[in-house]
Amino acid sequence: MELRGEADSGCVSSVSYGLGHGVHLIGPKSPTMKCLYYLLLAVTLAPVQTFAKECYAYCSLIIIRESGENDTVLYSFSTTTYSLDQGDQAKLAFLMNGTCMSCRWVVRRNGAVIYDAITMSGFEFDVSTPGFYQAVGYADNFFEPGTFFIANTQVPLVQLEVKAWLQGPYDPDTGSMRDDLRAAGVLPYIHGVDSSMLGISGPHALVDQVFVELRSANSPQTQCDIRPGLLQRNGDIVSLNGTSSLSFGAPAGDYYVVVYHRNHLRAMTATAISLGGDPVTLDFRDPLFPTYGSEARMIEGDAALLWAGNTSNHHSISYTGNYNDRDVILQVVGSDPTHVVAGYSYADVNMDGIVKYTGPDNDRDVILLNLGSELATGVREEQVP
Ligand SMILES: [Ca+2]
Ligand SMILES: [Ca+2]
Repeated sequence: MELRGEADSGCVSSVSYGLGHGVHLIGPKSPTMKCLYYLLLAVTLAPVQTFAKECYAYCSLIIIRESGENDTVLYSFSTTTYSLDQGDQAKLAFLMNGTCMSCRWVVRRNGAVIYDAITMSGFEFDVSTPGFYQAVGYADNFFEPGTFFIANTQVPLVQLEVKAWLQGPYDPDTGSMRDDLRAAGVLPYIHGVDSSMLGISGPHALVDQVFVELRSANSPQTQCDIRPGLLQRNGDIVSLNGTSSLSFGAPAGDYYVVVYHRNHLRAMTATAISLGGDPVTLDFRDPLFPTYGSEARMIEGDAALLWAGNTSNHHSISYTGNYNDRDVILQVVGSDPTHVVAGYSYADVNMDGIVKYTGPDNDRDVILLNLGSELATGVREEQVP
């Protein structure tokens, strides 16, 4: 299967992307969704309809193999990555049962909404085009998004070594990041990653999965390629084999570079960087390393950290209002705010493997801290176009 490249979107050249070996679906999460009630706002003068039905909706990723051996992946915390072979397709399936009346589903690719509809029955949606995907179900409130990633498999031509700190697990006393998720055994399975890597401790221990994007020099909002990477305690981002630099399927040229983590704000280089076959090192940990926008990172001493607290996976950190990051924590802990939940979650702001709303080491305070003097009503916007 051939997909046309990014010629009209500002990337360096017109290329064809083959969906072949090495295409990855990284679909970490999207727990079973429970629709309690949903308010359907009609566009005309019709009154608001209220559905208050106990029902269940599921989000699945289906990989349709050309070989005939299809995979169905119910989103779960234990599955993060799937590979497509030549000719394979990927689909998101939305399944509803029980007494569901309706749910609203929104699918984004590279941040742009490509599907937004209210459905009363299940449907399938093609997601074979390379890019970041996010699928969110809405009922009486939004749910934790399911995200996954499809790369192109053009021959890699650009090499990059990227280093970054995440505020959540960063420990200023040691000058490195904690690897609590690895130590607790809750990191999701990542296809292509040897399980022995999870046994590595010390500075090269695995903190979490991240992504690195190349953006067009002419149009920095245009994504040219994305690659998954593994973030180590010392800030190194390495490829899924654990050692080498990241390889991108883009021709040599100038690119903006974005580093991305699921519940931190992304950061981008201030300018387009000349990249090619010899690895270029970009150190986002360094406060003097220039980034796009203002206050793109939190500066703590001699360390620059990606801002923590983006539990809702929208492009800002907020404590109140639509898509705020506090509600996601409350959703995970449930009706009792003193309840704690262990595991791998967007809501785990400090990445210690526990979702906690109150008390010592809770995940809420970091959100407030990062809003600074504006406190609860402030919004910290991501500095990536
Ligand atoms: Ca957010
Ligand atoms: Ca936590």
